[in-house]
Amino acid sequence: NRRGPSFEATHELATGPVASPPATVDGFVREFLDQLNFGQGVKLSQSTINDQYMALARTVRSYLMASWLETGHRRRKEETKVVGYLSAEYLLGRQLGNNLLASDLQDIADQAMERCGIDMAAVRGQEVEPGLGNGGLGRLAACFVDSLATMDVACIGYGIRYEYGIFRQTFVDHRQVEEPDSWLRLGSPWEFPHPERAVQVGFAGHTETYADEQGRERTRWAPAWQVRGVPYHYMVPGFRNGVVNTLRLWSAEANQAFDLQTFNRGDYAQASRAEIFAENISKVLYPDDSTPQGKELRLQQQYFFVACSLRDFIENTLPRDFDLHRLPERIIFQLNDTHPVIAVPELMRILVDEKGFDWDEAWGITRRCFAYTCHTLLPEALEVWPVELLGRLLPRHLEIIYRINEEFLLEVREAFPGDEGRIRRMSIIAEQPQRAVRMAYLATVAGAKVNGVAELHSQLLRDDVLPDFNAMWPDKFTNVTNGITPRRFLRLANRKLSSLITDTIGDGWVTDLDRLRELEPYANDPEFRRRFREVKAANKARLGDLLQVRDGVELRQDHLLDVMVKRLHEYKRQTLKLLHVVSVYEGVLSGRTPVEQVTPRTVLFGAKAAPGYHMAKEIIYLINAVAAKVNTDPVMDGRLQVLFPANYNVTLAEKVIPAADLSEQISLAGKEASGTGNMKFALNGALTIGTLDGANVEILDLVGEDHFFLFGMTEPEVEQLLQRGYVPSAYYDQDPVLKATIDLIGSGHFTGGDPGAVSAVLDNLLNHDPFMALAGFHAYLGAQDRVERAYADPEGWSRSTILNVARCGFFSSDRSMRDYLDRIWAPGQA
Ligand code: B1N
Repeated sequence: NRRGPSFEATHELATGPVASPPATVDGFVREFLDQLNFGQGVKLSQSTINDQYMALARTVRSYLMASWLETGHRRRKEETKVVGYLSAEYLLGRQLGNNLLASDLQDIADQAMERCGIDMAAVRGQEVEPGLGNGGLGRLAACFVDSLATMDVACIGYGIRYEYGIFRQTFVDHRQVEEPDSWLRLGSPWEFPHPERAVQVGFAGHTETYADEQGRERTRWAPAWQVRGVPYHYMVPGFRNGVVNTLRLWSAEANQAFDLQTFNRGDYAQASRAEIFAENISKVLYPDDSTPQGKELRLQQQYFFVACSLRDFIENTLPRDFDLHRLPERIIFQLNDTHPVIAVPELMRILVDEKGFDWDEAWGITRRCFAYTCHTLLPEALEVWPVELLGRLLPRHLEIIYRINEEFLLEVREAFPGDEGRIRRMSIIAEQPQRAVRMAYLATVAGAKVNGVAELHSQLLRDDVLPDFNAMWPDKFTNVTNGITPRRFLRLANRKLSSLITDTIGDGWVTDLDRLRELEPYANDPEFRRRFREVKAANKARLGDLLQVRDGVELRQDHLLDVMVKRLHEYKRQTLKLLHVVSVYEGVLSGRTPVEQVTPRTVLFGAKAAPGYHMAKEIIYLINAVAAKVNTDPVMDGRLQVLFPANYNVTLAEKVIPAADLSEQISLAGKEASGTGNMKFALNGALTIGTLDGANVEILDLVGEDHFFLFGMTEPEVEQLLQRGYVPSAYYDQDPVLKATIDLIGSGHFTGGDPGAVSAVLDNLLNHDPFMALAGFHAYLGAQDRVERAYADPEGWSRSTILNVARCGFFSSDRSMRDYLDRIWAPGQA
């Protein structure tokens, strides 16, 4: 009785529609005290901050509940096509503020808390953000589900409820130390466990053939072991539109908690082994950004959540007796990178083995149920699963992949007769260095559409990563440029700028970001520019207060705030930023630059390194070492400060981005698929210093080159340099400033006289420099000079920042979602 239609009917007959408590301060206080007393079981006078947070969260939840039930009810009636967003990561950020904003309860809640004598800021600070993602890819998923709810598009977000999200970063002796992120330790008020809707997921074992009643040969899979997937539901509220969609995250549990016989014998560890084994599957997020590790547990995670999600949609979400021939009318599964691609053979297995479909019939259906988004160009980031591993863990899926490949290669042969080289190149199965399944190829073969995440990236995807597939199916390929939700990243994170905008052009921009264009004329209005600067100053003061408490550091309010926040990766070139910092310092130290000529500047880094990424960790060490020296050397007279607050996450981003003056987007052209931080900064009135990479290209196009500090090679120029032979040491030999900069680092000046402590980074730069930081150095310094000249003219700078805000409406994730609808999910229907 899973769907319980009769129960639902009875319930509605008995009580009518579910009603929210009255949206008044009185109503809110009453609901809050109810939640505190009857939910938490404490009186107000006895309550802890955590009690108050839990009760407040549950109060907000209860206001959203009627909309959630109503949306679910409506969706079941509508029988519309659903977007099943399949993503191994959702980097949600804190929920309380977002849900207060969506339900328009911010002011009422503030007043209600005041009336109860509760410190609202402290209560907000109590929430540990669900960091169920690494970086851009996970945050993008969170922005997309926000936009779909705001646009009232039917969407179920499917993913994994990691017990531990992205690690908490601390620094010890300048080095990164990772600590587990126990975000659930005090309980999460936002999740709704549904153990009664648990599904079984099998692993390993063998396959066997048998004859069915009609004498047809069929295959079945006999898994060796099973785990239970328990869904946890989270609300995804639209912005003040009465819509609440669902995010459904799966948690792995053992079918049998422990073996009682073994337990009774006293072997407690052995008795719990099965439980520990099963629960490991959703225990922790893999902390790799852009470079997956190819570990068995990761494949288990991927299959686990995808199997749960398909089962959930087919058996529990579609109406009973739904004719699966019509499945593509009701679902499009969007594959967020290759992480969920094992869903393709899983759907084939369900249709063929379980539902008895012919292979061809099943394949025709499957090819219309999936679309694939690629998020990278780095070859090492393209997931490949060894056949040995995949066959051991998912024997039936490997058989299915082989057959998909066989038939696909027949198609290729037909289209390109005699071209055996092409056939080898396009095979889903790689032969070297070991037999392995290329998940991106499988996704491209199965997907109705394949998209990149910015114009340049989509073009390079066609030309360089999947050129043979593009030749075969040019219409499959499309672009959807990434976006960010203006609710969280402008309205919520930057309340002051939001108020200024709303005072000027009304509040329609929150759900129609193109309306920011109406701000353009105000760039010429001195009074508006003054107010805009006031907002920036207030945001900088707010960040200063936070960093004082959080990290015990002082943020100089009179400095240009120059920010580089993103995962630590060589291709993003944090070292190039660091070389700039050291060159400024070296200039003063050597007497080349009088210190009065240094533009007062604070460089703020935020970055986590994957725990196994040695070079990235060395770079973190070097940044911290440089910071310690530069910040305290009296020669700089405090004009250059380097801050590196640990544990950059969504919560910190919401404070840092609105305060920034300068946004560093300096990856080597052709490496950053899109970037989304770049969009957040521009929308919050920072100017960008950046390369022609990812979505920077589109930002530049929109804001104009007078309002963007462009430097560096284009992607074809990078290719040419590589062809010619790139010799990083030649730049060192020929550029005296670069030489002095590197020599200062190499002298051990920042590392207590120990040059060995920085040799890994320097050797790599001088002898390999795969991302051409040394080649970029001169142009980068030139661009920084332009920054300083521009910053010296506050009116001109303000004008540019306002035009950035006015011209970046395109980067709303609402627009991204419209593009997915038009180009991928419902072409011809929208
Ligand atoms: O996805 C973002 C882009 O804006 C970034 O440019 C891109 O680097 C990022 C394996 C990834 N690509 N690939 C990943 C993450 C985790 C993992 O285990 C790969 N992340 C990106 C959104 O499109």
